Amino acid sequence: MKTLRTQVLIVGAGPAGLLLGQLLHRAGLDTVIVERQSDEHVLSRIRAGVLEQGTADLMDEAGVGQRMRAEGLVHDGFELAVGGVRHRIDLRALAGGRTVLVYGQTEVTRDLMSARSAAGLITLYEAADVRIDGFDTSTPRAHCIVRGEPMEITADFIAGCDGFHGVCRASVPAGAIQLYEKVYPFGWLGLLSDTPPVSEELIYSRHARGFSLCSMRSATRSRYYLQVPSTERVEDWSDDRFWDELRARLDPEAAGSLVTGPSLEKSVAPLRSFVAEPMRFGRLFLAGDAAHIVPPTGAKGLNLAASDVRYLSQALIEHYLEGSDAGLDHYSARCLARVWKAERFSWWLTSLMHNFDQEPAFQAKLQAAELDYVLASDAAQRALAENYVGLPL
Ligand code: RFL
Ligand code: PHB
Repeated sequence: MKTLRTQVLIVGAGPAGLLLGQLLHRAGLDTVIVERQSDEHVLSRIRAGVLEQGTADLMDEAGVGQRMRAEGLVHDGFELAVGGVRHRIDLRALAGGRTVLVYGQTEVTRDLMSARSAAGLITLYEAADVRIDGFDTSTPRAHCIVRGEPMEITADFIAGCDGFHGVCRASVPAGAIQLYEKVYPFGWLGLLSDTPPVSEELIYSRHARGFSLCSMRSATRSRYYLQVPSTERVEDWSDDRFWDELRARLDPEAAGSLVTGPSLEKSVAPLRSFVAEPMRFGRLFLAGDAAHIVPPTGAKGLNLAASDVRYLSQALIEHYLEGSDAGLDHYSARCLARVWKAERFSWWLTSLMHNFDQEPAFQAKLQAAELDYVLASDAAQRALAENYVGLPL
């Protein structure tokens, strides 16, 4: 059996794990990352597209912000389309000059992977049967199999950055963890295409046929989503069917100017709200989707992963460089305070913009009243904008 020793063992090479590894490396700390998939597979997952300013700033602090600043698109606002009429939410004006950056999660991941390999740091891709134990002792460990060879990695700490279906949260005894979950009766069918975006800003549309979102990755690459029943199979959606359904849900101007083309990727994602408490178990710290999931409507998932990583990197750096465990002790409570606010916002925007056909008519009336209120009230729009650009850390 091959053995390795590191200060912080990171499970998962998604944005949370890679960003944590990079921030710790910049502070002189040693990390090993174990990742179940290959690097190409991680890069092929099309997910988030919107970075809060705090997330973009953290990429700068990690020394990997250069391409993001050159290629990312600053968005001053977005649109809500209701009943075929678009209403602009002016983020810059409503949220004290703050904006968001459109830069794909795949690009964030690519930039972090390049920095990690340029620094010669160890990432064990295609690690099979990852198991962790001993996190209630001073010598936590992981076992896995890499290219047929069994490995043992010992560490001072384990960072569980292995997403919703990962092994770290699942390794915690049931009595030590409390789970909160809400599953929505629908998912999002996403399509990526090399076509110019239908509009310069994102459009979130409420429509009797279901919610849709027009987003983008660049001036030549678009990302669109449709609300679909959670039982829907992507094989049942030809590109033509997708484009026809999207057009039917858009306002007349957007429908008229929509440019269609072959899909580069299509997938269905279920919508879920989920929080695990606490986020620390002895020497195991959960971060990102391993600890919490939000429905994508508020564009908060990746940004929450980044804010967890900010707190965790600071806490670990304090431990090693200043001999203080205060940050580690407060990690869970600090993260969860922010997580629950993002959970609330993501649930609220999801509830506002989607069709809930199975709900009683009373619910539909409340939703219509809330939409009316949001579209007419400066105060409501400020609250929306303040949450969308990201609450302060
Ligand atoms: P990830 O990205 O899931 O990475 C976890 C990594 O861990 C690996 N792994 C394991 N490794 C070793 N051993 C095991 N046993 C393992 N099990 C799993 C996995 O292979 C993977 O590489 O979690 P992380 O790093 O916490 O990052 C979270 C984000 O990916 C997620 O929150 C966002 O993508 C959510 N999200 C969005 N967030 C935003 O902030 N803005 C958005 O605009 C936005 N849009 C979205 C989204 C998520 C979506 N989907 C598909 C769920 C749009 C969609 C459609
Ligand atoms: C995306 O571009 O993938 C995206 C943008 C905004 C969201 C969710 C996803 O709210």
